[in-house]
Amino acid sequence: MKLSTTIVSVTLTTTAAISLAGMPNAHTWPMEHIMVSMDNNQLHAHVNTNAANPIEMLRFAGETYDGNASALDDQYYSDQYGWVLDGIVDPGFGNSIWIETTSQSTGLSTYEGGRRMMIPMQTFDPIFATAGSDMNWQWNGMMTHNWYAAADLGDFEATYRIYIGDSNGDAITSFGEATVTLNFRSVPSPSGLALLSMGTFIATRRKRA
Ligand SMILES: [Cu+2]
Repeated sequence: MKLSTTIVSVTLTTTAAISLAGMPNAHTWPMEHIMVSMDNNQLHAHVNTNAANPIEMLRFAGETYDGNASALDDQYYSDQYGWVLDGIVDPGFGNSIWIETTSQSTGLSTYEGGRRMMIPMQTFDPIFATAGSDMNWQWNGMMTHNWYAAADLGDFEATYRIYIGDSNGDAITSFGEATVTLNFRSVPSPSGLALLSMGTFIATRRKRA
């Protein structure tokens, strides 16, 4: 009984620590990096997920978020995917890496994120054609975890073209492009109360083990 009580209190503490007031939840999920590399002016992109192993998006009923982050209110969402450079990528002076959505499921929205430890500094601006925004997005090459969201349960995917472009986003054709597809599944999420009882359940199992 003592062990059980201890584990439940640890679960509660962890749950409290992952939420910043007024900000979406992020640290409950491990990072899933989309690795972008370049060799001989050819870009490559790799991710470990696929349609059978998608990133899950969760909804936290009753939560509301501050400022632009309110776009995630009442939506299933995740910031698990992060764009990360793998090795040295030199786009040339004045150029940068651009990422452009070439196809995506209806109902999938994206909002600009950043480093996971700095959520209050993120813009949450709509990107990748969300809310009439541009199809392409200029990536500064720093690890960036954008926010993906959907209003409904289901499977979603988004395919991107990754290219080197000038400051206007026009492609520099001497560089080879890469493509990558990201897969998502919105799933029913536990409420705070359900999280607590899940902790209790785990504790009970451990106690019996
Ligand atoms: Cu990351």
